[in-house]
Amino acid sequence: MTTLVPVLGDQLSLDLSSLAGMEARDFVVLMMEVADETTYVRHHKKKIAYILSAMRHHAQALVEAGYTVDYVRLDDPEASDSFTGEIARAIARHDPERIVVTEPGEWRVAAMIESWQTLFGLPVEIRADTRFLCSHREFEDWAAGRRALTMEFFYREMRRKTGLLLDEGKPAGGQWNFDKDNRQPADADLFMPRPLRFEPDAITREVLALVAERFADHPGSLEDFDYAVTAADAERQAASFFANALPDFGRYEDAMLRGQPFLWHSILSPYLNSGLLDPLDLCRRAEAEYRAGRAPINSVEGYIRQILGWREYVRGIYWREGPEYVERNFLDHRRDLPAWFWTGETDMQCLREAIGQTLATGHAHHIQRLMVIGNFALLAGCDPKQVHEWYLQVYVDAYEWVELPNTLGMSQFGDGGLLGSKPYVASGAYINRMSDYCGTCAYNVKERVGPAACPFNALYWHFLDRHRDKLGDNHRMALTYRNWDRQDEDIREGILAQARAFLAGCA
Ligand code: FAD
Ligand code: DLZ
Ligand code: SF4
Repeated sequence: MTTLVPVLGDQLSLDLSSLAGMEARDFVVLMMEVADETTYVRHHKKKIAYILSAMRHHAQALVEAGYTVDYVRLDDPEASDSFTGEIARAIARHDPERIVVTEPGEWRVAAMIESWQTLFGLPVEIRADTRFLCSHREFEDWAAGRRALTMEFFYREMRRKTGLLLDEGKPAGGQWNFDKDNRQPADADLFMPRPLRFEPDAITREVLALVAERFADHPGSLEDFDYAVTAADAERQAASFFANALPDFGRYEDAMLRGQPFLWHSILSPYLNSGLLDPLDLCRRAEAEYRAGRAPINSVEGYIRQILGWREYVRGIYWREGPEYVERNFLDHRRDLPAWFWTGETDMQCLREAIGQTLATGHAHHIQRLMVIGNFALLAGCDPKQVHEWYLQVYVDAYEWVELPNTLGMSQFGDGGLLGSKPYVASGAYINRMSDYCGTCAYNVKERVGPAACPFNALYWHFLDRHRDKLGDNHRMALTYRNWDRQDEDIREGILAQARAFLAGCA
């Protein structure tokens, strides 16, 4: 009699809680490539390839560490297509006395796991995922009784809890947050850091062939697949980021440049989210760069805030808000996503760049996701659930716990402002300030009306005008509404007509 320990595709860590406290010989690790996980949304081809290859490499690492691994491949002729089906088959093979599993990252999978005890008549122990720094209970306690769940205050608690960037209980550098130093545009130059490229090995090449054949109708390209698929290679990318990009990470965090998908970002989110890297370790190493004088406080604090603050915070929101969160649509947006979200073929250079890059690589950085793609979808009134599903499909780092609050909450204001006190909307001027996109665009960013006018400009005012009932008494938007009201009526009507005409042709 043994214990069955299912390890899911985003649980690729050797120190996973389900593996702790038992002798390796006392259990069988079960890893399952299953059709339902690859198709519950039409994931980007590179996302499937990354996860399957990282899973196969992790199975090897587990075996090398002394574990017994039962690995079910997607092309197994007996495969059952679902986690629950594979557990049933594994029970028949191993006759376990119990199942121990680390909690999953999604309500959908949590419901499956909760059904196993009754379904199979075996005890199922679901352990907390200790790779996160804030437990569900701690988040609940922090959130209880607060009127607003402000990320900044959560983040300060997490700084106190971990001791990161604290000098005798006070924030290092004299402030908790250095964001005001972090909003500079960038120029491309020859010395920009480049993420490392990892050539596919035999395992990855086999997975790439499988994905090319089986998921030909999924979005995205498999060309130039160069993600790390082992903890050792993910670690190489982390070391390269700390050495080459972290010092300027803060300053250029919001910048966007044509043909430069990665800039000074770490490109580590796929590895963090699937378990190849550890969040606290990365934060501590970032702090060490500051303490050693190799990276300035604005960069290091900004980087740590993303992981210790935002990443933990959105996870807390996801589990706190429950499975119905995905249905929220505060602004009652119903428009279908335009077809060019699947091709990138639009005359709007900023969207062409951000979506094109997303389909090519499976990655876009935060401001492209928030202030270009998300901003457009929100201004145009796209259905937030469709927007959420698009983001879940196309990004290699996307799992529902992190993607949904960022997309439906932060970016689409679908929850009415849980994550931010006002919608993240901007006209073309913001994109022009932070990027070099507008210079080569078919549209003119300075114009609000006329055939060449940047669509973001009229859409921005149309959005504010049509949602006055819900946003009009938001004090953070009062100045913007006053500016709108100051315009002559015929100017306002011209802008609204421009937006209506654009939306009528936007499909
Ligand atoms: P860096 O810029 O180097 O940031 C460092 C790390 O901070 C990241 O690796 C990531 O782990 C963490 N981080 C930064 N911002 C956030 C955030 N808002 N929420 C959670 N973690 C954060 N991130 C995901 O990991 N998965 C997603 O599915 C995802 N969907 C998003 C959808 C939208 C609409 C938006 C606006 C943001 C989304 N993000 C998501 C957050 C962010 O865009 C990515 O984490 C980041 O672009 C990953 O690239 P990087 O590793 O180079 O990040
Ligand atoms: C996203 C994904 C994909 C594409 N395929 C698999 C798979 O075949 N097997 C697996 O264990 N996990 C996969 N995943 C990740 C799961 O969807 C993820 O573990 C759940 O979303 C829970 O967070
Ligand atoms: Fe985007 Fe408008 Fe600039 Fe074109 S002009 S790149 S549409 S912001």
